[in-house]
Amino acid sequence: DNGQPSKKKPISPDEVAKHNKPDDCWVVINGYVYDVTFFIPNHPGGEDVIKANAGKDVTAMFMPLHAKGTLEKNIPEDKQLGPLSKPMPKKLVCPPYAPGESPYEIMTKQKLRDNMPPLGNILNLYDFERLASKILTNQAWAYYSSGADDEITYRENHNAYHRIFFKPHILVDVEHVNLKTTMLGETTEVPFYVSATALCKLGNPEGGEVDIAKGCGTTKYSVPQMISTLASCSLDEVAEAKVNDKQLQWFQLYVNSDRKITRDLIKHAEDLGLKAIFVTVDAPSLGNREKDQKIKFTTQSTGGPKILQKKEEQKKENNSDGASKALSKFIDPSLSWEDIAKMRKLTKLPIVIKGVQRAEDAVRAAQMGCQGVVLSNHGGRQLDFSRAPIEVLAETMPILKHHGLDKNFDVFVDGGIRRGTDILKALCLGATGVGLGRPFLYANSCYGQQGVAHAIDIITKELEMSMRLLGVSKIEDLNPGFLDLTSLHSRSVAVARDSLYENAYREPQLAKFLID
Ligand code: 173
Repeated sequence: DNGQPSKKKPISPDEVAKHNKPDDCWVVINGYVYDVTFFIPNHPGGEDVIKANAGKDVTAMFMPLHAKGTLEKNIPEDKQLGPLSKPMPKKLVCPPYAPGESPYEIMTKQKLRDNMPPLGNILNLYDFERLASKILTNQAWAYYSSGADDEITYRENHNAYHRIFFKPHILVDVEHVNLKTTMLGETTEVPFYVSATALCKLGNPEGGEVDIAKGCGTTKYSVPQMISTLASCSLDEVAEAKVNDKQLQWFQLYVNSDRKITRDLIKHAEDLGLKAIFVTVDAPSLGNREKDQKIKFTTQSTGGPKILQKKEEQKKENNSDGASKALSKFIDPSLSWEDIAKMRKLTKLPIVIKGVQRAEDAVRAAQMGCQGVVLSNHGGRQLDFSRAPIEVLAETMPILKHHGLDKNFDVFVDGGIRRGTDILKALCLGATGVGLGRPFLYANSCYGQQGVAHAIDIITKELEMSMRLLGVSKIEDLNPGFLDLTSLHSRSVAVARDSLYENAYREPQLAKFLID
């Protein structure tokens, strides 16, 4: 029961199957029948996917991509036709959307899922990543893991941390190490947070972002969670899933071309008790992620290799956008500093600009009354050859200080952080806190809430131990004096091979052609 009005008469599978044309299109979702004919031209994910599945049960395909309440919001009462009287015949039930997946792969992945290693065997964040690469659907893996173009920035984000070494103090009392700090005026128990990522249900179809919220609240220290505008659970669900009062949640905002929608979203985030708005400014259009695009070309969701399709069908499909491209159409590419100034007047919540890549822009955000910036290149998913955030951080802090803007202004970094030592380096350089995105996506995809909690435990313990070995017992004592930064800006300097990171990485592949 989805809470739809139950007074309507049950509808038979035979009746549903008759409405299988683009101009007369019914679908079944969670045992309820909807007439979606009118909605086809407005579907953010494109028309084709609905047309291709007219007259079918599309539950498995629909659920991972749509937040709760989507149907009620978009389908008027008179188009919510009634409950399905009995299950649809098998051939009219869509399998989960799994493009590029052979039956063999589906079977192998299921086997692995049924035999997951105990969580205790997962020693570091790379272990989650490697496991995720084996069990995620090809679509989810490609979407989560991909970076822009040649993925140079994706890798540089992490590699830049290799060019910084520590200068520890010795014989300091480090019996008790405290990770407590302040972010955007609120006390937090750790100096890191779960960064926003869209579509968590692609990897964890049942739990999605809700499992992240639960994981963040059930560890020794609560961890702040940034929730994406494109979360696959509703904001209400994720906010409700909080486990304790200390747990902070923030809202990541994509500004909509329709500003009323954006105003309403901000208001809604305020009402739900979220504590900050992070406005993403590095995605006026979505980056070129070829792993993600390639998935569409290998096979079709309905099965069968591409080569067997008719020419016209191939052409049509090549023109259609991938799920994330389609979902991003609402993002306003005309967004400018003036909009930020207006937004500053619109809400009392702290506003943080996410996606800053040079010191001048951090200065401008501070002068405009924003509470902080995230030095970020969107995990290497937007402009390839953007610099690593840790390098931008080293440049930015002295300039903010020079302008007297380094106090009461929070500088976060994200991208490439996999170890406690990575966090420590960013904190020494003056970051207020750091965000991790993919590692938590992978942990959540493999083990749900428990995976998220385990990832938090791993990174917390690594950070505590590294601080102890650096000879520091509290965050506020960290400073650039602990670092040897000689090589930071030398991008071609030889560093020791980082085999865990490199082995978890999946290289982009050239297209395969018939002659190969
Ligand atoms: O990085 C992303 O994939 C992202 O931010 C996004 C943006 C729009 C739609 C889907 C994902």
